[in-house]
Amino acid sequence: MSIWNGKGNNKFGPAEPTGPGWTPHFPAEFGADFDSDGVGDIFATGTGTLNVWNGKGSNNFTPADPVGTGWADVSRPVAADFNRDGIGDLAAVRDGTLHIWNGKGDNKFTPAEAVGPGWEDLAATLVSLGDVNGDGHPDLAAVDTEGVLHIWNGQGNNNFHPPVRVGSGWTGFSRPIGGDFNRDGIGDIAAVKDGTLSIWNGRGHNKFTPAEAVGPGWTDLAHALMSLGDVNNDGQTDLAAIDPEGVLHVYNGRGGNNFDPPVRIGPNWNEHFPR
Ligand SMILES: [Ca+2]
Ligand SMILES: [Ca+2]
Ligand SMILES: [Ca+2]
Ligand SMILES: [Ca+2]
Repeated sequence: MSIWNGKGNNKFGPAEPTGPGWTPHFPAEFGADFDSDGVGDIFATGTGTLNVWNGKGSNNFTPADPVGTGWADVSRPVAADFNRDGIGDLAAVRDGTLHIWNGKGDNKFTPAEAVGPGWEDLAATLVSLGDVNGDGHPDLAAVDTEGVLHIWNGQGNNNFHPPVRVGSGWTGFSRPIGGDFNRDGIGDIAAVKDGTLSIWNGRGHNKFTPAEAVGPGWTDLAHALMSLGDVNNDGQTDLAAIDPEGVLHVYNGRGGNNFDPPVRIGPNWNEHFPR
């Protein structure tokens, strides 16, 4: 069963538009779109303040919008549309409990809703994968202290099913990121180990292909590697990373697990993504 639109020329996305913010070229399951314009946004809490930089398309971003304080004791958030209203939401761990902040549009969020406890040891690897079991709801994953990757399939109302054990051997990888890097509508995983960026393409039903190596040279970029959604309006999932000098670079996806050479966006990002 698939609720996705057909592969290829129809791009990807849920078969039914799910809210006023839904636009056909941006899959809200991936990355972050907090102003519902269909362009991926950057967000960070490294200063203790949640800042959002709204994508304008063509790899350009607005200046930082300081959304709110109080994030110093919260793990680094991940984004997806967890309540399926078409607006990007945030999930993060505070005091060991997973919380969700639902987007209200215009970079505004509801107060935190507690999802459940027991996330202390998972916060550092929490990742938003998009939909990896084909039910249309965005899913979360994390690596436990034994190096085992687990998936929590979303139910679409800020709730999740019990975890599914995916596989072991994730010790030594960077914090994974999610996206649809081969544009088949199924969430994929990307992570760095020994400097090599690898992608595991989702096959549905929480299964993945073996790792495909994208390329070397990612050692100094892995700590803040992020999946932006689409920030140049071509419908492909784009990546970003911050180099040791604090410069943000965007890697535009080309599909097929390939990316364009990096585009230099600008300096002074280290305070937002501390190493
Ligand atoms: Ca946006
Ligand atoms: Ca939402
Ligand atoms: Ca799902
Ligand atoms: Ca995919």
